[in-house]
Amino acid sequence: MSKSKVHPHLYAGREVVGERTFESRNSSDTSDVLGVFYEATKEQVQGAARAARAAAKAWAKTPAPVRGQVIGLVGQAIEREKEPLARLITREMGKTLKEARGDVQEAIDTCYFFQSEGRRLYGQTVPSEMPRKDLMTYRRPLGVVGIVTAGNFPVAVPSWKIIPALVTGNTIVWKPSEDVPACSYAFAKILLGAGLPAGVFNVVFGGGKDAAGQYVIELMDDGLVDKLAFTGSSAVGRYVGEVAGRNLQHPTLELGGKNPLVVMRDADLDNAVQGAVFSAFATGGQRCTSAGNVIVDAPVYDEFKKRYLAAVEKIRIGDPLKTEDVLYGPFINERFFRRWEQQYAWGEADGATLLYGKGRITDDSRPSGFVGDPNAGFYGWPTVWEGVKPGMRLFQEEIFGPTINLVKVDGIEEAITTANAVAYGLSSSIYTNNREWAYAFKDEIQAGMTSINNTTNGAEAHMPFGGVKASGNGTRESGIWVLDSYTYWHGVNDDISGKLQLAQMDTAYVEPQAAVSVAELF
Ligand code: UN1
Repeated sequence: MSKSKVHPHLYAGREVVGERTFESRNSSDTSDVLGVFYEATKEQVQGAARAARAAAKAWAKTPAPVRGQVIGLVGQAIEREKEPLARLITREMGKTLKEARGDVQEAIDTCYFFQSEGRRLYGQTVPSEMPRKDLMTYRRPLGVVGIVTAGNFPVAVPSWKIIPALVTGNTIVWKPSEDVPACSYAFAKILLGAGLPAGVFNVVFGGGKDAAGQYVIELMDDGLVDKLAFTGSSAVGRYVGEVAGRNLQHPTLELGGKNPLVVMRDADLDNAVQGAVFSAFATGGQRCTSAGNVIVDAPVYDEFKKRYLAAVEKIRIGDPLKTEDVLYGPFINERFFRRWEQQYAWGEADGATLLYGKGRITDDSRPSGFVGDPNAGFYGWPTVWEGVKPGMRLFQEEIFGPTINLVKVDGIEEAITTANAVAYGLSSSIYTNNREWAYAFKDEIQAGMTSINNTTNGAEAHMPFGGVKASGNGTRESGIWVLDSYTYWHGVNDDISGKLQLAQMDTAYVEPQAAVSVAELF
């Protein structure tokens, strides 16, 4: 990506420039500027929405199998660019190359799933209660969709919204995270280059509050979008919900998580330790599906803790472009690091015990698994607390960094009650080989996603992704379930009888007959 050029907004089939700019830096080497981008003004965001509106009718009328075919071309285009795009994700966002490849692959999988959905998008034919009358249902596009996404999955998560919205015949205004504009720009160029007509897919760059992100949300009040899809914090999600509510819209909200991972007394402890290390520390804990509380059954608590701490001490951390086998890299940027750092004060105030971790990794304070230059980015020590209780801030709040709490419980009932004692309800996991415990957990956990003997992560592109409680508003992404978020049902009847026949009133219902009494027969 050229450093000299300021990268434009991409809307209405044009490159649109502006005045104010912001830049994006390599998260592992903050002296490396990846690119400079324009901050969209409110007028530009509205202009992008008008372009989407202008393109909406023709795109909705494009046969769904043809829209699906374009999505297939998008999938192929992403696949061709998988490796350079993954490298850009690693540079800008800081996740490992293996995970970055997974991030891109999830978008490819999404395209190939929805390519064929263009050949389904089934409606129903329904029997009528009148003769010579046909009933049928159609999925219709909503119109213009505003999309605002977070920076931790720069490609996968935007694709969960963009791809199904497009295949169902909507047009889009996307405001990607200001933390990953370079990945988003590259992703948008791939999409636009694959054959989407001008105005169908529009991208504006900029910040969130009092900036482009907020302007996209305000498009609901402006009457310029018919739907808003958002991934980010529960606080902003509530705001999106309020604006949507007064406009009688139903937004897609994928919000935070504080995901429990339960380890029961019969669990395969080595598998549980590995799963709990990945769930807590992969992506530096910056996934909405990262584990927040590891809830351990009392009889195995000490043994689990011993093996877990031994594994945590061995975690390799560093610049993921230079050292491929690190478990995690730097924070996305300083803002994420500063937010994570506050937990040390919370833990101290609440009286939790710090088992491992010392804040920022520096020259003088580095875990043995750290490789490289700690000052080139913001790196955090893997951090482990114990003695954490549901009333504590550490237990309740999403920390979005490499931090985990060990919580001791006694038995399955207390494990489930404790797992449910958070405001969030996104993902969850239990390690046990006892089917009754696994079933009890599966049935009683308040979460949109549950793993049995697996990490809290690992959503696949054709399974429903989303949460309950403070993690969302019940909408789901991915698979067939997401179709309901980008379409409305249209019921149509066709009366070929040539006369007025009124449902309920003219229906030839059978009159009830005299009741048969079996007792009188025998
Ligand atoms: C997110 O963190 O917003 O299941 C999405 C997972 C990934 C997606 C996470 N496939 O962890």
